Amino acid sequence: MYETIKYEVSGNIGYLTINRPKAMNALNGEVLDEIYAACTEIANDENVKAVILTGEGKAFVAGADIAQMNQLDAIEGRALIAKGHKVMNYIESIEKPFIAAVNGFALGGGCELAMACDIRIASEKAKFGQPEVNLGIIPGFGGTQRLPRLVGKGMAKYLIMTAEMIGAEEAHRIGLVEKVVAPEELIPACEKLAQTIMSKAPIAIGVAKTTINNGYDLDIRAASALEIEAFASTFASQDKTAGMTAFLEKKEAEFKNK
Ligand code: CO8
Repeated sequence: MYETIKYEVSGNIGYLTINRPKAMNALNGEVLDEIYAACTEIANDENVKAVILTGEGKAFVAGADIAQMNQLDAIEGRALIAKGHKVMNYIESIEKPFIAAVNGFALGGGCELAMACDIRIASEKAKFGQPEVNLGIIPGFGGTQRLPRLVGKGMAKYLIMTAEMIGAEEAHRIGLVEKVVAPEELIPACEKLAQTIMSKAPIAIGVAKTTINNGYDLDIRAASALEIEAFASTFASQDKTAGMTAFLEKKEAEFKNK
């Protein structure tokens, strides 16, 4: 049983909710361990085909736990950073779509957690920011790297150097989130998105995710080589035959994740 998160599976969707609402769902070592453990369940459970990651209460995640960080020396801080990176990288490596349902504050490590997910849907109430420089530190769960890759170097520097908090519409405008919806529509919109993705060939979805993630930082030739091998792996799947045959027979494809 988890103490700081909730994890349940319903209708092939894994619902992972950070659950420390009194501390605005701040990430301490225990929360990171539990997210990692839930991700291991997600990776190993064939029943889970998509994940919706959200926060309990008025925050998505308001960052790393400042009370905990304040107690740490440089070596302990480095260990916590490494743990955060391990979690973010794990989310990116799991061949299933992770949808961040950003319900409220996504600050510091919270913005970084959302960025490690594949697609971000924001409530109109969501707020984003990298306020670390207010605390005498810099983003440490991937923000200096994932934010520029999503919004460009200039905007990433603007957000990190000013610590400005931006609303959902601005986050959408700069490409930090893919869609903004009314608060009551947030989970239904994420579920609808998950259903759409889950109706496609699961192997293709997983391979598309990891090919994009693994190729993004390579030069175009190496990335193209990666795509050739990844493409070939989908061509070898039974679902490739199922999808193409169904199209030619003007039927709905039934994918078997094989
Ligand atoms: N850590 C610990 N506690 C927090 C955090 C946090 N990040 N955010 C909020 N809380 C706590 C508050 O201390 C408060 O506790 P209490 O009720 O006991 O006083 C409770 O949550 C409610 O918060 P507020 O009263 O402040 O609520 P408001 O609605 O007034 O404000 C905000 C909400 C705007 C979210 C505000 O709480 C805030 O600014 N929080 C801090 C945001 C922040 O600076 N985040 C970045 C943290 S640094 C980081 O994420 C770096 C990642 C790399 C980690 C490196 C590890 C070594």
